[in-house]
Order: sequence, then C-alpha cells, then structure tokens
Amino acid sequence: MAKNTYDDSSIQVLEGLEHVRKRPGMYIGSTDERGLHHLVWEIVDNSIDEAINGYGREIDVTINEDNSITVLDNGRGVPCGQHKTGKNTMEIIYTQLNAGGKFGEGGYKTSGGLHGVGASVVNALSKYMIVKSYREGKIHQIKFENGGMEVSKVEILGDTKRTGTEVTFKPDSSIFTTTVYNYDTIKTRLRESAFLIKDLKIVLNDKRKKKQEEFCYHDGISEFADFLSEGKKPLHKPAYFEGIYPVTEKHSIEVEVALQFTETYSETILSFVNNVKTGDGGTHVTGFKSALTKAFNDYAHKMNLIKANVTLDGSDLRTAMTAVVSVRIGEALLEFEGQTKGKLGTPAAKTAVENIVGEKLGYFLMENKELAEGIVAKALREAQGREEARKARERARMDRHEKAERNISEKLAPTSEKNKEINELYLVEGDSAGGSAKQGRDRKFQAILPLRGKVLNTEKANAESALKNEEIATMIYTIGADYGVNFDLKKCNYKKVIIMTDADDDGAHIQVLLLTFFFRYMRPLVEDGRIYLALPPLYKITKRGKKEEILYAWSNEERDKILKEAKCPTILQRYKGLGEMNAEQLWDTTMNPETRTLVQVSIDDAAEAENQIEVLMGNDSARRRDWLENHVSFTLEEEDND
Ligand code: 28F
Repeated sequence: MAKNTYDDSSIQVLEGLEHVRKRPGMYIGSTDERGLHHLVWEIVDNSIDEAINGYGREIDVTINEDNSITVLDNGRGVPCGQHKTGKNTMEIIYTQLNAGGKFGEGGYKTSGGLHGVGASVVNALSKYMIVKSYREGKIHQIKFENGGMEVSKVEILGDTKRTGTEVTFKPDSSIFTTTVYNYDTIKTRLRESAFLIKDLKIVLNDKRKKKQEEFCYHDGISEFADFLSEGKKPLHKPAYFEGIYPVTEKHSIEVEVALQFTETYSETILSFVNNVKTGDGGTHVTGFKSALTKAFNDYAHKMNLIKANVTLDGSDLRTAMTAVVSVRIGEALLEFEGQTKGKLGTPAAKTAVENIVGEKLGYFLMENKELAEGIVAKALREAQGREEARKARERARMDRHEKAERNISEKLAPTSEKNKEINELYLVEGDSAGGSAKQGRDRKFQAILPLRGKVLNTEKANAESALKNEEIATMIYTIGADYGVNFDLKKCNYKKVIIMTDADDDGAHIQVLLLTFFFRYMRPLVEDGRIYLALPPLYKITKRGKKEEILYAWSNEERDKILKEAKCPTILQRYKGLGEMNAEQLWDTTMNPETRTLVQVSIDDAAEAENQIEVLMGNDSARRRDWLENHVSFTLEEEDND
C-alpha cells in the first residue's frame, strides 16, 4: 500500500526529486542516450568509491532483459539504521538530493562527471528502484516507484553472510528519449574503471544477449597503456611512475602515469581525475607534457645527442606515444575549467605531475638509453622533416613568385602610366598576336599579356589544372589583386581585362577557361563588369576602286552588306586568326576604343561557362563556339571613352 500521508520533511524530499524530474538536464546533462548511461555511471561510481576506500573488490553490472540495470558490490553495504531525523538512512540516501555525498574530507569521491549528483537523482528518473543492503548479517530492502515514491518501508528479507549493496533501477521511459542500453558504451567505461583501479574486478553481464565479460588488471594503467598501444607496435613494456605530492600539510595529490612509445606515429594521452575521464585534459596533462619535454631535453643534452642551443619539441617527442595520466585529488583542491568538468583546473596538479614524472622519467631514460636515443632521433627527424617541408613550401612560394615576376618581365608589356581607373589589360592568345598587340596598342593605358594558348589547351581533359598553370599565375600577379578568398577588387590594376583570342576553336577554349577562372577565383572582377571579350573582325574586304579602301566585317550580314554596296571589284579575306592582322589593323579593328567592339561579360555568362566547362572543354568545338555565340551576352561596350 503506497504511503499517502506526507509529513513536512517528505514534502521537502518530494520537491527535491520532483525538481529533478522537471529539469533532468540540469542533473544528468541530457535525457538522450548519454543521460541514460549517466544513471549507470552514478550507481557504479558509488560502488567504485566504496572499493577505492578499501571495501569490496568486485562490482557486478547486469543489463536485465527489460533494460533495467542491476549493480552489486561487496562493500560494507549502504547504512540502513535509524537516521537522526527518525527516518531510515537508506531512505534518506535515495530520496534526498546530494545526501549521497558519501565521504567528507579526505576520501576521493568519484566526481562522477557531473560531480556525483548521487543515487537519489537516478531514483527520481526511474520507473522503479530496489535497493538491498547486505549488512550486519541481514538483507535490508527498500523499494521506490515513479521517481522515488517510497512503496515500502525498509524490510528485512532474511539473513546473509555477505556484505555489500545492490541497486536495481529501470529508467523512466517518459523522461528518456531512449531506454535501450548500449553494451559497448557500458563495457568501455567499466573496462576503463578496471584499468584505473588495480585488482578491482568488474563483471558485465548482458542478459539480453546472454553475454558476459569481466575486467581485472593487476598492473592497472600499465595494462591500460598496453591496451591503448594495441596494433601500434610498442617499443617497450610501459613505463610506470607513481607518487604522492603534498600540496599542503592537509592535502596531497596522488599521481599515476603509464607511458609507452610505439613505432606507429600516433599520440594518445588519456587523462583521469578520481577515476573519471577528463576528455579535455587540463593541468595534470600540461604537467605531464612539460615534464616529458624537459626530461628528454636534459637527457639529450647530457648525452650530447643535441647541441646546447638545440631543443627538442614536445610534440615531436610525443609523436609516437601512448600515455595514461591518472591523478586523485580531494574535493578541497578539486577545480575544473568550464562547465563540463572535462578539463581539470587544479593548478597544483600541474606541479604534482611535473615533479613526479620529471624525477622518475629521468631515471627511466638513463636506464633505457637505446630507447631514449631512438626517441630523440625520431624527434629530430620529425623536426627536420617539418623544417624541410617548410623550406620547400617557402621555395615553391618564392619560385611561383619569382616565376610570375620573371614571366611578367618577359611577357608583360606594361602601361606607361599607372591609372587603375582607365588602364586596360589585354590577355592575348599566342605570341605572334601578342607581338602585334604590343606594337599596335596605346601604351599609355593598354598593357598586353600574351598567353601561350597551346599550354592552356593541352589541359583539355582537366580544366582545373589548366586554371592553375604558370600562365594563370602570371596573370594573377599582373592583375595584382590576388585571387580566391584573398581577392581584393580595390587592388586591381585595371579597369578592363580584355580577352583577345582568335575566332577559332583554340580561341574559344581559352575564352571558356579564362571566364571560368575569373568566375571561380576573381568573381568580383566579373560582377563589377570588368571582363570583356575583344571582337576581332571575321572579314577584311578590300575595295579596289579609284583608290584602295579596306573595310572590316564582324558578321556575315555585315560582309554581305559591304559586298552588295561596293561599286567596284572587291577582295574578300576571312580572318583565320589575329596573327593575320598587322599591328595597325589590330589597333584599328580591335583595340582602338574609338572603333573597336568589346563584349562585356556578365556574371551569368561566366557562371554558365564555369558549370559547362567540362562539356565545353570537350572536343565538340562547334558546340563550344555555338555556346559562346549564344551565351556571352553581346552587349557591345558603350563608347564610354569621352
Ligand atoms: C550498487 C551501488 O551504492 N554502494 C555503496 C556504501 C557504503 C557506505 C555508504 C554506500 C552517507 C553519507 C556515508 C557503509 N558503512 N553501490 C553502492 N556502499 N554508502 S553506497 O555510506 C553512505 C553514508 O556518508 C558506508 C560505513 N560507511 C559508509
């Protein structure tokens, strides 16, 4: 019969647990799978604390068929006598928040991740909880339901010779998003705890899968290091250092470190405080790292493996190393960084680990010279490799820079005046046309950069590499506004960048490549309408009247019109390429702002080129030319040169 009369203390109790059910996230972080497993850690941590304090050497964890959990230890048994409030201590421990703070000063309560919210929170979030205390020759049991409502007074089930505590609980499915336990999650955590506490035997039994495993390690974290180095070809059996560092006359910090170097290049450092993992490290890890670096440098200098002015870099020394750093700190000194308790903040922990590791690692290296020298040599190789890679990168950067500069001085015909507001850069296909353009141009404001068209086109299959070739690097340098994320329109040296190519297949290739390049790496240049296509004439018509007259046509229609209107014999020439025009003709037809025709490229054209480039770079030249004629909007440049 559920007790339904509440005296004032039970009201207070109810409010406590009621608040946990209302705001579970405040107590266990979340109500997803992570929070579900926190319930297990809370109860198991109580057994672990009992074991750490010397009571009980075995913990049995069972995942029952219905996903309820049973944890049994062989400690002293949770007290079940009369509490000063007149209630049974058992009832108090499982229904009062933080009543479970088992040990006052001195003991190392597992700071269960969230600082030991205690078993009462688990009770509050469980459909039911049954607690048995094997103590004083009797089995004392209390039951709770629906978040900690007591359904029975503490009753004596019978006699027993053993001692210990057993807690069974079933998480409340109305609170947790999932109530299915994950075997591996529980296994990993229990195995970790077994590694951290020598000779503690932990048994995991999954009734759902009829699977049972047990963990017990006589050599504790040395075996942990070996386990973590599995498959990494360890070079030696783990080095083990331990000590107690006095912080004040009342408080000290226990330090345990296991260290193992491997062939495989991977750095693994796991760290713990009071047997709970500190995933973000903290002062104990900092102390470990600085002690390791110092010990190796002292050794290397003492053994003349490195010159006095050379120091080994800590990360190079740790490049192929497994380490487990475990410290135990009493509540008084315990502090964390940030909210998650994942990073230890206790300053004394750095000193404690530094002292203990520093002293003992020094001896270890002297006693293992061959290993020590090997690690020093590896660290030096690492440092050298990094230095060489840096130099290579620097050389490559300089090369690109020098090459671009050299190319520019060789290739670019610069303007005679610097004026970003009117200067134009002609990107000309081929050296011959480039030559004519250099001759024909107005050097005050027109610069010429010939692009070796062939090079760009040999990258037919892979536009990407074509866009990265040396010609492009030269162009980037000439435009002077960098490219990609670093592109800065304000630094652009030219008001117009004009692509001048033959009106043939190769010309079309280059136009598409350059449009794509500008779209991908200098988009603001396109958006600002600075990219143009030069339109060389398709035909030259020589009228042989009284005096010879030369006209040009940019389309078949224009050609026909000129021929029709000619009152004299005419000679028609189809231009195959820019190279067929001399400098003066090139100037007159394609470069003179008074008479030339430029096509301003819109961002859509460039975008279209970019997403068509793989197609357009194929061999279907008709398709390419067609695409250009239909896509690059022939908005003829307004004669803006007043
Ligand atoms: C399955 C989970 O919870 N084991 C526990 C003990 C033993 C004592 C204890 C626990 C309240 C405030 C002290 C016994 N005898 N396993 C467990 N084993 N709690 S929980 O005491 C809780 C008291 O401080 C215990 C003498 N001292 C302590």
